[in-house]
Amino acid sequence: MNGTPNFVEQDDPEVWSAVAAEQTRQQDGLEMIASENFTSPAVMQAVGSVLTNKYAEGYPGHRYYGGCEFVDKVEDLARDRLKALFGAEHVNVQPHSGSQANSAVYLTAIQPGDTVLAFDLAHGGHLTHGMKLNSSGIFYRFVHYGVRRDNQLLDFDQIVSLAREHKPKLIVAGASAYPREIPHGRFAEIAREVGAKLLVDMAHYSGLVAAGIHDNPVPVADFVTSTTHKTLRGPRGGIAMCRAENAKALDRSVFPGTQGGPLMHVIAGKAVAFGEALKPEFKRYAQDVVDNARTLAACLASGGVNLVSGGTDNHLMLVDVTPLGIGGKLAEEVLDRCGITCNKNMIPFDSRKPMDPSGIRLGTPALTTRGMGAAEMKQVAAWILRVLKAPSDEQVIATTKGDVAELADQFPVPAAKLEAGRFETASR
Ligand code: DSN
Repeated sequence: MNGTPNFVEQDDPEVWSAVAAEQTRQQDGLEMIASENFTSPAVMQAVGSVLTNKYAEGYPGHRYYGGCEFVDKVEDLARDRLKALFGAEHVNVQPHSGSQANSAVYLTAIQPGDTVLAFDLAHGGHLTHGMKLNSSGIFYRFVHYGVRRDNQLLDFDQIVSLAREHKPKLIVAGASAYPREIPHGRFAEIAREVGAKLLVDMAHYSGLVAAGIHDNPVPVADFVTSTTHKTLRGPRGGIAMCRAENAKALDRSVFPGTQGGPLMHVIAGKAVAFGEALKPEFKRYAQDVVDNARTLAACLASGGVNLVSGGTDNHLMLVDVTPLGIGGKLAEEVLDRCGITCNKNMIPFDSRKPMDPSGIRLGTPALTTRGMGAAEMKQVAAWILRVLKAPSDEQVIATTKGDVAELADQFPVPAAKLEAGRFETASR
């Protein structure tokens, strides 16, 4: 914190050297992993606060420990702000992650062995939507829908027919690698028709919903979960929301159902982030994220790669790099060497293997937080194409690494403000 020495550096140089190196990596590179972002200095300070010292099992006003009057205040602020952000009747801000939030909803809404209909991981879904090694896939019977082969959009004919055939108790909408807006209303209609409950996992795009750019699932879904650290730009964590009638059951499923003591320091960070997301500036930020993604996608598409579904409506795109004669593994590695961080990703109906798939996933939330806009997106797209077209050309890699560092230098990451404060104070 400003005005205080760096105790990690002072007391544990071994740990600090890794933290400092990561800080440099974040500043010097271009973070294009679609699920990552940079929190504000205020969120980081809240997460680094004394609240990490407090046990608070239970909920505000009903705790199993004394001394909870101040953490109660923090959790109430987080809950009230989250309700205001999405218009939810009931919210739970304690899930340690999006996965924990989903586990709690499963515990609330269904019984072991029940059938659930969810998006296929290989088409853009998530581990906790029934992957066979995940507890969701172990405890429940998942049936998966996918996208259409012709346009790579969600296949609603298949979704309706699987729902009618399998009569799931729960339908899950939401994705980790789907570049288009998800029509929650259509899922709600299908769920109603077959008597299923609806969970919308909006982990990736909750920031776009908070800003009013994507459709809000809260009015039509029984349960809505999210992470807090992606487009929502808060600390690493999860949230779950539901109608008032399910409030008690959901709270019981989070604690004591799936978790013990809440991470009160992270809940403080969530409260700060929700406060930030309620401000008009956040709407501008989220719109810039989407505009930047569109610009980046258009430039890449005109340069010889294929985009899954032809483009994007949100913060991410799936890029099939095989037209350039390479796979996703090499693409990720060579971009990483230039300081552009992304992840290899399966594309729908991929004929290649998960560890070396056909695609990469690129996102704009983190670059947008740094203040980059259309001009920078065009530049970054040109660099990505230049490198992917010459992945073994050391000269191209070295030049691009230099270009990336120069651009990154012009757009400081928010954490730089904390460091600047520390050094200024130390030198006085
Ligand atoms: N692992 C996250 C992602 O990168 O999309 C989802 O939880």
